Amino acid sequence: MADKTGVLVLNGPNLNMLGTRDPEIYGHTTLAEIEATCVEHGQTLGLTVSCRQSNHEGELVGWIQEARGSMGGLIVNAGALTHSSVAILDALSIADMPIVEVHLSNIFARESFRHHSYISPVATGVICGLGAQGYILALDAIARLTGQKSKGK
Ligand code: CA2
Repeated sequence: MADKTGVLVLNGPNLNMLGTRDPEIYGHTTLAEIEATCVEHGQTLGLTVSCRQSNHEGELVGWIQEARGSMGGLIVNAGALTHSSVAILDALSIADMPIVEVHLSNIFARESFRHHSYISPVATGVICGLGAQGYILALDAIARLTGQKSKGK
């Protein structure tokens, strides 16, 4: 049974390295800090946020499959797999919930191979280039899409 208040925040390969290098591209915030902020912000929206990160495509696919039917929304930054993974596309395409694709960097201002996302066609919305704030905006969007945030706010 779907718990509309449950939101899975999924991060893919190398995002566990945030805050350790390339701050000019990805910022100084660590993944642990992003996840803690998501959990905290989720509470203010009436959402229960669970966070997972993996460097392995199959593990991410498994978690997307598990989220189907049990979560109300999904926020996904698939890292480099965004630009290569048909397996993640297929898993997301049968996920019956709002999906927000997030990228810390503006993928359209970078190398051309980052301009194409396999995920975007099945995402409800896409946020990129706003750093860690993108995850918070994605949570706000999911709260509205699932009716967790009261009207007018
Ligand atoms: O901008 C994003 O969020 C990306 O999804 C990040 C991916 C990249 O392949 C996508 O094109 C855009 C890479 C994540 C790697 O993160 C690192 C962070 C610190 C140090 C090394 C890698």
